Amino acid sequence: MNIVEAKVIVTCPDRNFVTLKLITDDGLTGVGDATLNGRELAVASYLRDHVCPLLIGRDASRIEDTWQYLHKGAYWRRGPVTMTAVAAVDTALWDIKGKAAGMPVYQLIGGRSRDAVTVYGHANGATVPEALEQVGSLLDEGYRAVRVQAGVPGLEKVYGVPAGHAPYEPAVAGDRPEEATWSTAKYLNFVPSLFAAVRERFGHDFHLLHDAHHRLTPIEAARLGRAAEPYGLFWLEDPISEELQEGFRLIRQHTTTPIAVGEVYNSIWDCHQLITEQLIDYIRMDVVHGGGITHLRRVFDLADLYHVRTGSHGATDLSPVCLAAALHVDVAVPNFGIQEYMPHTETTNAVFPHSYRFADGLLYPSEEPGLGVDIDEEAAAEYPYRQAYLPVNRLEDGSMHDW
Ligand code: EZ4
Ligand code: CO
Repeated sequence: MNIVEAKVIVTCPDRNFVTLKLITDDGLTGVGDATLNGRELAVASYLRDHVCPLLIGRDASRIEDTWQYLHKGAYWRRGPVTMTAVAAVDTALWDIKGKAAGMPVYQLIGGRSRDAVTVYGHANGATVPEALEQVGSLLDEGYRAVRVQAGVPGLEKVYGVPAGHAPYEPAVAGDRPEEATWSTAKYLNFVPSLFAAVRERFGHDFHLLHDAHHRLTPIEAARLGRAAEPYGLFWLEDPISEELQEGFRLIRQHTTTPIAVGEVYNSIWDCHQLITEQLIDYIRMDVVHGGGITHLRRVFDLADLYHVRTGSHGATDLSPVCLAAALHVDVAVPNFGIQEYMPHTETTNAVFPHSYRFADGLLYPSEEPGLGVDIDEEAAAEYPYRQAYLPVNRLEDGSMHDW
């Protein structure tokens, strides 16, 4: 079962995606998501120019060895571009192995630990009443967990809040990133009142989540965590920038609000201290940016030893190929917590035919052999790449800040 062809497919069905497709000499195909939002072509080049040529002639069944070959064998390890490329290869190889075995991938990694995957949806409003309306519609649709974000009075553009009523999509087409202005003081004075309004209107019988998106210092995060305690958040996500693992200790010393971190991590070395010192409650690494199914399972197994549960990133820049793969992991690991879910657009879904499904606040992985997702290459070719960037953030005095 040798790899005979490796294709890198870049397409923009409403947003950019990079997909790796591997083909074996016995005619099996496997797909892997290789999308890195705003830096897509760097991964496409890493794959095309440096990885794909090494794959031709390799035994597709040797998943672990291929992972190690691309990681240890590259000398230059880790980093989002590299790890996203390695993840795409790994994911495609698991897809092929599942097809060769005639089993869905979750069966190959231990079988089901649960019936289905609990997901959280996004409620985003420019104002508190608009956010409340969206929380209400998600609860009506059956969601058991909702992330709430709202515009902050006095700030023009805020992370998580779309302009108009379109679903939120932070990457904006153009040859320069959009700029936003941020004030931590304005945010901290406002956001507890958003949580209060949600609980007052809808009660406590569902999980409430919030993403602070890397903007606070540890002591500011501690203050927010404390202020949020009466509203029983399921988690406060990314309270501070993610590099300084010991920075989380200070937050921990002050609040019982659970902390979720890791959507920008790509290696176990980014989070081993957070996990082993029990400084977080949920690890947000995902298949595409966390080194594929092989590496993500290693991270999740470490997390399980320390009572840290999973809460994988699942925004729309993670393609249906990543979501399909995520569901196989989610349904199998013992320490699953929750899965983020932002439905893709119809155009995106048409390019990536899949058989996972949503019902009653739960996602069900595909029962087909492999991952149960593919890329329709003809459809993909109709949507050429469009340059787009994630925004940048400045303080009111013009200083650069984390977005
Ligand atoms: O900003 O996926 O929790 N979800 C998030 C996302 C990320 C984008 C970045 O590509 O924080 O909205
Ligand atoms: Co986030």
